[in-house]
Amino acid sequence: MTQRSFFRSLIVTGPMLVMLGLMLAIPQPTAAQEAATAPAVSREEAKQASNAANASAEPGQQAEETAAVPAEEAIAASDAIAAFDPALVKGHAKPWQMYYQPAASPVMEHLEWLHDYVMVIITIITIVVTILLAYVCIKFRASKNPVPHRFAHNTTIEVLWTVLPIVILVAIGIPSVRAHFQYTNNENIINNPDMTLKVTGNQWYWSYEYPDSGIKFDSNMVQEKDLKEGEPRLLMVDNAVVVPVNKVVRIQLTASDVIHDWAMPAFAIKQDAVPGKLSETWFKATQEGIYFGQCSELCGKFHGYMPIMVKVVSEEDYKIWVEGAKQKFAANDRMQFAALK
Ligand SMILES: [Cu+2]
Repeated sequence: MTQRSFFRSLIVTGPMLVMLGLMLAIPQPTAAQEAATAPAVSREEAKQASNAANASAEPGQQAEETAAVPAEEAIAASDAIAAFDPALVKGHAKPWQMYYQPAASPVMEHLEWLHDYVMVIITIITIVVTILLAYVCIKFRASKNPVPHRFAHNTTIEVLWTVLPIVILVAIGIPSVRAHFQYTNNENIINNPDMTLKVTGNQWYWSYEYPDSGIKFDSNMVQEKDLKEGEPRLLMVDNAVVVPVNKVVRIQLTASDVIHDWAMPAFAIKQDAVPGKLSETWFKATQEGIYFGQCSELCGKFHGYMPIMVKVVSEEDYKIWVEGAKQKFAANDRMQFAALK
């Protein structure tokens, strides 16, 4: 390589390296930081709390509690919290939508950032290649350039087309791998959740269990003829999942018949529910509101009719919901929970 061609390649790669440095320096939301702000409840604490809750559910005490807050009142309060309100809908696809649904979890925020970042790189590459092609087609066309050059090597170009793709791949690879390990293998988060939600896919509805609170229910799509004003077609369900805002929710997923997939775009969740296998994932919803998702694994003829509705509420509202839901869904298999204790 001559000295001149070396400096020429440095002129091009230098700014690219500076750009790479700047891009990597942009602060990104990290799951670990987000999780650190939320008070994590260890497994032991959760177990103690659950035992205390079970102890308070002795027949005598339960009668007292029921007297303090009549069951109908608790159920009505809980239903009001889980109720659908068009004004609260945040995670919902719109006609002609071109971008993601607004992010409502740290994972989705990071993925949106990653998407935008890669989009900038793709756009620059596309523009540069297009300009280069146009330049070559016009400048070296046969009428203007009847006798082509016959050289076979050019050190500058060869250095460039080796170094530039490496720089670009590293620039994309580092944040991609970082995202992957932060969100899919983050043991600290998945082992210290604030609550657990067990999701079971069935042909063709979802079953949900809150093992910490002893709540269990099925969630079916509301048929079109039964929809009320403002309720979204093919997405509305009879029993929504309710979770508290800014809490780490560990999801344990399985299926009872065929493979389903629990997908919530606003939380960046898309996890297969496989019969005979317990898959784990997690999310932390950062904004209160109503979010919709759908089964995303072709699971039979009503695959398109098993939507997911998650309502994210404040912690106080969540506690009220839990109390009412316990009563409401109690008949749902009290025996099974008793057997598990
Ligand atoms: Cu399904």
